[in-house]
Amino acid sequence: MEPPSLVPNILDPTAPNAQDVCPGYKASNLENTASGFTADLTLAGPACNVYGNDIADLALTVEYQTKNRLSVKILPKYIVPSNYTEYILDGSLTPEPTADGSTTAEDSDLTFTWTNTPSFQFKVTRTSDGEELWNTYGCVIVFEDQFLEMPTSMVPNYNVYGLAENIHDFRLGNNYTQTFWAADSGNPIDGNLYGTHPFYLETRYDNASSSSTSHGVYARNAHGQDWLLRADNITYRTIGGSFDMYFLSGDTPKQVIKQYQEIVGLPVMQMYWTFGFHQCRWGYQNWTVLQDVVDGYANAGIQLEVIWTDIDYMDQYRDFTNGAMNFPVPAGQEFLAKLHAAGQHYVPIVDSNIYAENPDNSSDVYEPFQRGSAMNAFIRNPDTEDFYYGDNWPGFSVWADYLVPQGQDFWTFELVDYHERIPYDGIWIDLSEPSSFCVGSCGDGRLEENPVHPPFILPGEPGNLELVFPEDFEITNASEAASASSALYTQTRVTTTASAAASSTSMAVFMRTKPTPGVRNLNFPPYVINNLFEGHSLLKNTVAPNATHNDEFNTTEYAVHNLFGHQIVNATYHGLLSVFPGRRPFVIGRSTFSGSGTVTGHWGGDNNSRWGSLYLSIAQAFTFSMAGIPMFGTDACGFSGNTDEELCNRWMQVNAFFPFYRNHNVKATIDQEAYRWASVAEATRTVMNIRYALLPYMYTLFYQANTMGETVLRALQ
Ligand code: MIG
Repeated sequence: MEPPSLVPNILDPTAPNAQDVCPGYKASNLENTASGFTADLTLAGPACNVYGNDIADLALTVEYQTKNRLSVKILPKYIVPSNYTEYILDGSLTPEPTADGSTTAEDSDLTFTWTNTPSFQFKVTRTSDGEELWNTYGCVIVFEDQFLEMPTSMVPNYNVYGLAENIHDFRLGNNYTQTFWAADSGNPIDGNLYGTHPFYLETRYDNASSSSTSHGVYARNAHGQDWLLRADNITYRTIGGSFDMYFLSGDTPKQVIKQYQEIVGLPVMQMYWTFGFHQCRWGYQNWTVLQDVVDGYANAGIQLEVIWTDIDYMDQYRDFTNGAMNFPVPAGQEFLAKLHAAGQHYVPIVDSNIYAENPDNSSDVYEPFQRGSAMNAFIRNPDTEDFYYGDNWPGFSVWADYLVPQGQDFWTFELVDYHERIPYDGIWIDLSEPSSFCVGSCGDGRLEENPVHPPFILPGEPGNLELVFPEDFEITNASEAASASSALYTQTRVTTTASAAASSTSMAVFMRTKPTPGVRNLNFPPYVINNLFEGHSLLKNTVAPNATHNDEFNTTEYAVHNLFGHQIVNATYHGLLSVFPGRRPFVIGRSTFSGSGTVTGHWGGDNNSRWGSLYLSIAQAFTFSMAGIPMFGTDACGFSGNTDEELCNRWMQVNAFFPFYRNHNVKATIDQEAYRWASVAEATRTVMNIRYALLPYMYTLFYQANTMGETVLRALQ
């Protein structure tokens, strides 16, 4: 089931260059404000409509917000409720920094310079030393309803760090494209993956004086984006939203990071026990196996603080349930009573999708779906007026709508209710990109064809899908044939829609849709970001961009796709405040956005049991530390594929110095608990002694991060 294959714009040789064809803007009607000025920006020539419809009238606001922070906003002049979320990232979703009320251009450490010749262009410089931090001179600004572009020139061999999430060297280099479109994509080198943090730190080194200066740029925007880092420039492109830029003067890395974290929100403080060692794996079959692992650690003299379960514990992979055969609630309660009595803790996975009952099968009862449906708490399909149905582990599924209060209410209820059965200590949020295994809304009207397994077999799984499921898994609704034909039907439908669109509006070969006056094409925008999946479509492996929320603006996933993971960890954090009043919530989430560190930690996702993954995990940890999510660790010993003794040994050692220390493994690979090899057990005991001795220090660093903005794991300066 594939959407049409697209060519990412950066790889499309026929794609027009907006810089060559777009007219830019002219500034007029300048008015000084208490902390800067405003102006109108008017299209300086005929519209180019290169990858959308040009917005003729824009409003510029330049604000010296603090001594170290300059804000440059360019928005459409006319914003109405029906286009509000196309352009505005509301402050309720991620903080919108404001002026301190006292800084003026005269006492700012940043200077804004501009010209109208030949069109509106600007520079931001650091006042104290004249360094140019951002410079659009020589370029036009492009602002369309599905495409925005702003280039800046850069110094030769510039050093830029950040733009999380990426699997890349810490220094991003001068020939790199960072795409932001949250994707359930394993650990792709240089491809987009789970998180969106459009913030970078640039450092300029002066070898002669052995000194350096650093500054930061934060482009507050949640839409799909490409950041093109090239030899002497960076081009920032998004497929929606506005230019909402913050320039941070630094001028040390530490100050830049602090200035960034102050605006997106300071890292959440963690409970002390969460800094202990965590063991997880996909494939723990039952409570007895879990107890064996807990005992295995005790017998090896390795301190285990937290034991986790993956989706194996659920009844048919449905959130907030326990498989009656392998993970029955009464036995779980006994297990947890013993675990808690020993001072240890338990964290279960919770997937981001909610199983959707089969409406034609009255015995297919799933109460969370019923409760959420009754509250109208799920994202909708605009084509059917029903919920948006996708597919994930349990089969057809829906997603809670956290843009409306009932989304939070639904989630809080389920977290509280489940805790009454299974007294967990924290929550692991997975698949929050959000991940969906089918293309488009695939359940509507065909719930009897419910697929009961994602359309792939994992390495090591038996070829027969029925054998993949836990013993008590009831294949609810359908045969393999039915789900295969469902897949085929979906494919036909999406392809037909797309090629109809293509034949009327696009250049056939590259499947690039052309802008239609007054209309935005949400599922197939004319500008194709470099989404890493085969075919590159925005529809791949996620909820479709035209899926619609229940809020007053009918916000589409197109606008908030990159925020789903942030919203679910935020909802989980607040839900846990109800579960454990007065206690710091422990949440580890997969997809994150700027500011997610205020509520969650993060693990590096599906890495490989390879030395390369271990190596790149260090850069990933640094970028998350900068991004305000210091509670970060990777799957120690590696996730995909079999680890080996030496790799596991070294990984247990390296991750011992990451704030979040968890060993996790994919299903159907060899066991990799630290006690499985004598040498790994020995190395782990030794390094853990060092880690535990350092915990008071790490806790203090967290306190500092939490109160002032700071990194915990940090690069040597
Ligand atoms: O489709 O829950 O990143 O840690 O073990 C895979 C099973 C879903 C992805 C997570 C991984 C987890 C796995 N999950």
